[in-house]
Amino acid sequence: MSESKSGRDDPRFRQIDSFDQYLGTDLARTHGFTRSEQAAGLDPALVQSQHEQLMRDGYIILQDMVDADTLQALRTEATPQLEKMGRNSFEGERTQRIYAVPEKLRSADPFIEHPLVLAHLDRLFQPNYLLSQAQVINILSDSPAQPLHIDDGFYAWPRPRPALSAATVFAVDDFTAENGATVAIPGSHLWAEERSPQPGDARVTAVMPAGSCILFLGNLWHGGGENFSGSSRLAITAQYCEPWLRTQENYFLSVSAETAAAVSEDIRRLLGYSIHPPFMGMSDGMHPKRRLPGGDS
Ligand SMILES: O=C(O)CCC(=O)C(=O)O
Repeated sequence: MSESKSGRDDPRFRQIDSFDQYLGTDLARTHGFTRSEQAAGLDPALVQSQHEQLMRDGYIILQDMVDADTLQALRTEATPQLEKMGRNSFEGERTQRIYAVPEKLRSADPFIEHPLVLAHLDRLFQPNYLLSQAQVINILSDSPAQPLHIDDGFYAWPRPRPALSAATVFAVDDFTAENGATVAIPGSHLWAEERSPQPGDARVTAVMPAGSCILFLGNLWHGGGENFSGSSRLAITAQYCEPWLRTQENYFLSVSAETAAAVSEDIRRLLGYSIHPPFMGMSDGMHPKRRLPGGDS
């Protein structure tokens, strides 16, 4: 009877001899690790120098990240879905947000899986890092500044500590000092738990042309700026976290299995269809990709 057989009789049986090996081994048999090939193709010296700046200041501004057609595609798809105003002063009383972005906006993919962003995330986090949330943010004129905050403060690990998440904010409109460009406090990613922003702290305003992005660490103090320009400020933001943390948006509910099966491998992995070794993220003992339509469960 098959019950009496040993697992060792299966040629794919894996022998684990130490706890370190258990922690570090990708035990998935049907679907192994995937990594962004596009990110791997970038100039390592350029990425390294930007990485050093990111670790020093807590943020970097990257220009010419996406072209005009990519910006227009996002604007066209997002605009009809920009309806409600924020429900609290953090979301912004005169700020519109779109959640569940990977389900609702295919035009957001080039921002979420931008190769240079992934190349930086590859340096910051363990493989199989996750998309914690993504939003389109439209700050309307006469919107007060968003309260300064850090993005990874809800993880119960006191600062100073390494960043547990990182974020991009892409300018879809030009970001100006008047229309609500993101504001950040350089170096504040190194602050201890007790320290919070004071009026005298030097701040930087991410004034940048459309198509640029500010990439910052999850422990950097920042926020959307005040908009007193007479026009709105459209942006798309994505936050990413270590693969062993809970994400802010529950993408297994927000993104249908059909969509998860259809997106790129990079987006699918970011949505949680991956395994953090040895088997975090499994479903019914299997790689989660096997549960998707067309998967070989
Ligand atoms: O809109 C921005 O510039 C920043 C938004 C932000 O930090 C947030 O909503 O958490």
